[in-house]
Amino acid sequence: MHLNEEFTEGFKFMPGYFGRQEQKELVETLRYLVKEAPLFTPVMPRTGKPFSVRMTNLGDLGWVSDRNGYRYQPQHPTSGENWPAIPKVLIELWEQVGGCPASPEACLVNYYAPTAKMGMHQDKDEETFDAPVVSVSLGDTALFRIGGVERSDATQSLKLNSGDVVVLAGESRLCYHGIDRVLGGSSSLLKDGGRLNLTLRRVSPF
Ligand code: MD6
Ligand code: FE
Repeated sequence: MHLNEEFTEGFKFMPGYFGRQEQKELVETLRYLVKEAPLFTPVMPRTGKPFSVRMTNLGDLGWVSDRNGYRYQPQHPTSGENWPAIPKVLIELWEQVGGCPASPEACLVNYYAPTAKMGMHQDKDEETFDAPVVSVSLGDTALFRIGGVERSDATQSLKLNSGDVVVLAGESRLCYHGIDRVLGGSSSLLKDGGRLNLTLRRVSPF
């Protein structure tokens, strides 16, 4: 389906924002950073059910989920080390597409094996919604679903390919969204397959 351009104010879909060479360089950078801050498997609050994605973070703050809830914290949950810095290329992306005077504080890195998915959710653990959330997709194509600010609102689907950027800002900032599935084998970017999604966020009011 083609996403309605009048979908919701503040939603931006920028297919092919990063070219193949930039994607490769970003993956190399991420491989190095993920050695410093290894991917971990978060679990759902209360139930402890594991997520199907594995995650890590970059920046002053990182988003984590465990039995106690969802929150942002400065340290990796297993190593206790601070998260590595957000690479310059992602800070520049934020400046180019985010339209926000304040810098991003967190970059959540989600790794999807070809069987992983992400339920419909709102990104609302931040202390401010005045800043956008900016996402980058790398590797296998994903089927992304986005609705409105109410869970019951109608939804539309679009394919996120490697190099694509999505911005949720303005009225779209709190729209429900999720990943229905990953199309395994659709990209050769990641040598072991699967998909990386990076989401840049501002947590603190500015
Ligand atoms: C994903 N994306 O693409 C999941 N959140 O794997 C998100 O949850 C997301 O793409 C906020 C803004 C943009 C996004
Ligand atoms: Fe999200």
